[in-house]
Amino acid sequence: MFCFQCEQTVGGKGCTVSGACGKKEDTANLQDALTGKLIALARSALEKGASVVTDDLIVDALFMTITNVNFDNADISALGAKIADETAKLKASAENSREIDMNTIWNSKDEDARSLKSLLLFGMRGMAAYAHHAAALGKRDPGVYSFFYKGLSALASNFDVPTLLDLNMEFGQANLKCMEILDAANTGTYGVPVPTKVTTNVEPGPFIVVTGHDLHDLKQLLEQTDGTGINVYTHGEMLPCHSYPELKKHPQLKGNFGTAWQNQQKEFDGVPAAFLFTTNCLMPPKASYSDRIFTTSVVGYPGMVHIDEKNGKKDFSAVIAKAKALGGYREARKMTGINGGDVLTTGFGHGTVLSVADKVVDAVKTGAIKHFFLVGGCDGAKPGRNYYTDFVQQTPKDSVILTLACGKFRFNDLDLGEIGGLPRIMDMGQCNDSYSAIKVALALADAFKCGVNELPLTLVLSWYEQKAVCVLLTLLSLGIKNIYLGPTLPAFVSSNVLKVLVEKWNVTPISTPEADLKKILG
Ligand code: FS2
Ligand code: SF4
Repeated sequence: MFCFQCEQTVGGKGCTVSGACGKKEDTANLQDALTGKLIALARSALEKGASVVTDDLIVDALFMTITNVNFDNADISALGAKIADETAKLKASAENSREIDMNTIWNSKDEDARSLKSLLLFGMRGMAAYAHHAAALGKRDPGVYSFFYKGLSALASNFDVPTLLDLNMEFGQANLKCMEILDAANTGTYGVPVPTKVTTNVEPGPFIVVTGHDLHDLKQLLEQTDGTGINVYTHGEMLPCHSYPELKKHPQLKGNFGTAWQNQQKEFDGVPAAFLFTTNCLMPPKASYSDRIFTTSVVGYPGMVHIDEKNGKKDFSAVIAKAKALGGYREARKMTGINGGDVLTTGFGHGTVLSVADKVVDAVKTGAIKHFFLVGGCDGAKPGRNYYTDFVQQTPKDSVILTLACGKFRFNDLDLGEIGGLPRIMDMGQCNDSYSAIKVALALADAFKCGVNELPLTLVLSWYEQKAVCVLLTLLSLGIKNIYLGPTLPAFVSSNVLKVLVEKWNVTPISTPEADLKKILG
């Protein structure tokens, strides 16, 4: 096996014996075979014509191979067989229907082409997750799908480095569109997020914890638990769901359970509740709670119950029955975030922030707000991520911190006070809600009649898996410079590609909060 797509890859180089994520060698090899088949499908469809069927196969297969999504060989093989069937049906030329051996990319002597192809593939995996969520709510964009075909085909090409670099930038723009349609799908279906305080405490009685990123799954579960006496708690990236009017109106959506994904084996241990995984990040479950894990959609783990979709609907009665049987806690349980706080505030999407844009602009003009930081991205298990907590705590009182994705659990229970009636920490949502941050940055640049790079705004990002890759490529494609990136640099970025990232965009690896803050605030 060879896999180096995430931040916890062994030795910062690659997993070759088994994955640090728990992925076994045979699973990794099946995932590569799946990707090789997918390239054949993409090339065949480019020759013969794509369809909704090929679109969905591409999105599902890319999504399934994201870190911590699917560990089940049977699922991966079944999807591979469907893709091979569809490719055969297209009857494209022998060259285009040829399955690609991914080792030709991983073992390529051209380190820079390998790096840029990896960047593109991993970025597309991230975008596939967003396209999947948008499609679940009926939103599809032809440009997004056509990029998948083009990008996958490019993996089998001999394109030179400048061409591959351009393709990565074109991809960044496609992903911007994808995040835009997902934002429209989420806000159009569930309303514009409103600032909402969420408790970390758990009430007595049966409950279900929903994790992942899928709003449509949560909505269906809420409809099915209405009036049953079963409470529902979000976990990880589902926290922002509390701020959507059509989700928060269900009174059984009580609070948020636990912190970010890497703590699940500890936080789920022996808990008398059912856990529903709608997407990543799933870790190999411990015996003490493996009987209460449910997966859905492209998520899978051998031996866990999977909830399938039938005629566009999911029946969560098995999850509900499990929660009932386990019964929940007998008494209310006090729980807190990482720093001891028990209230998390979320719901500061572009709709809310831009509704008070005048206030924000005035605060900058009067000097009440001197700097904006976007401290966001994935969390992870490896050491070095305390940087983000320390960074936030050391930011000056006249600065605002926008945040998003699961990395925020390092500091989202801190009370850093307010500026001009706005909290200093504003949670914009999930990783895909980077779209909100981009909208706010563009609006501020407009208000101040300058470019985004001239704003008193610094992006301090943490990455772990492939959705962070697609968001980063979008930011670069927008010409956003001076991004601080950590906790370590991706193994798949070659030294020459890194040189380009530094020379062209001044991408800066994080150092210490003290030194970085000094540099940023000059
Ligand atoms: Fe966090 Fe995991 Fe959100 Fe990533 S819960 S690392 O999937 O996409 O971020
Ligand atoms: Fe290793 Fe990450 Fe790949 Fe898992 S997803 S095998 S940890 S590089």
